[in-house]
Amino acid sequence: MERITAAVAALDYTSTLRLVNEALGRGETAVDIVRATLAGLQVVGERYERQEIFLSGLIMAGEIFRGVMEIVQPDWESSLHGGASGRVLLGTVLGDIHDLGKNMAALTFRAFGFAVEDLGVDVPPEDFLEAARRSKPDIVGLSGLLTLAFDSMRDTVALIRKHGAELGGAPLIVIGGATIDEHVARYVAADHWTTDAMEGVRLCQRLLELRRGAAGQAPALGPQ
Ligand code: B12
Repeated sequence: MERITAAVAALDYTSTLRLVNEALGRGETAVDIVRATLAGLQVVGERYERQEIFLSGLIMAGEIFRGVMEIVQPDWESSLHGGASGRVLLGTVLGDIHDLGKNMAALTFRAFGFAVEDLGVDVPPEDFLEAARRSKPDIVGLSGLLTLAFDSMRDTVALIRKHGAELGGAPLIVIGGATIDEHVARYVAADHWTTDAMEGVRLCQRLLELRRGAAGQAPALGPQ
């Protein structure tokens, strides 16, 4: 796993895919392989900040992640189990085009039995609202990695909340992305936040069960 992280960090496409294939062959899980890949992407991001690599490096990192997902996707999906289902409206917020995390969140929600409407990237708050009026989602999932995306998230949350009554009850609003933390979640006024698709989707399942069930105390803000 450490070698996968190191190969991603070094932007070595060929070695990463070879190591991932070897790891799967050894019986390692898709979840652990994805975690090791994400750790490598974290290093890539830090190298970019230190200007050791440039935009082309970020593009390469994205391609590496795509390549890894192509290999592990069947295992990722089969390791998940459908449970409480619901409707999810998902998108990357205005100003942000990072979509790998959003796509993984969509894949994971679907594998858990949720119906997902994916609005794509760079989605303005008004488009989220229009789609929410149409589909009356149980959950609105906002993805974003750029600092400037936090304002878009905040605007989207405020707009959805303002029109909650028209949406058949206020949907739960969950935000996700590598740069999200508790402070961002509070700034955005989201119900919950996550940096891990699997954890985020499980949390949504639990929250919907609580909401549908009788009384229950809502879990605390953030990953469980
Ligand atoms: C790959 C990458 C790119 C690729 C993206 C390719 C693509 N199709 O998405 C490209 C080259 C396009 C790119 C562009 C840019 N990038 Co970029 N990029 C990255 C990098 C290296 C990895 C991001 C990634 O895809 N990770 C893999 C995914 C799977 O992880 P994830 O998004 O966190 O998603 C996981 C969870 O968070 C969760 N999740 C995500 N969303 C949601 C939503 C819900 C509802 C749920 C439940 C879960 C969930 O599920 C996923 C799996 O667990 C990061 C570094 C980092 N540390 O993340 C920088 C990074 C995000 N980029 C950065 C920057 C600066 C840029 C650019 C501005 C560069 C430039 N000068 O043009 C542009 C922005 C363009 C724009 N307007 O959006 C900065 C952002 C800094 C900041 N705080 O603002 C980062 C942090 C790098 C850095 N350290 O400086 N980038």
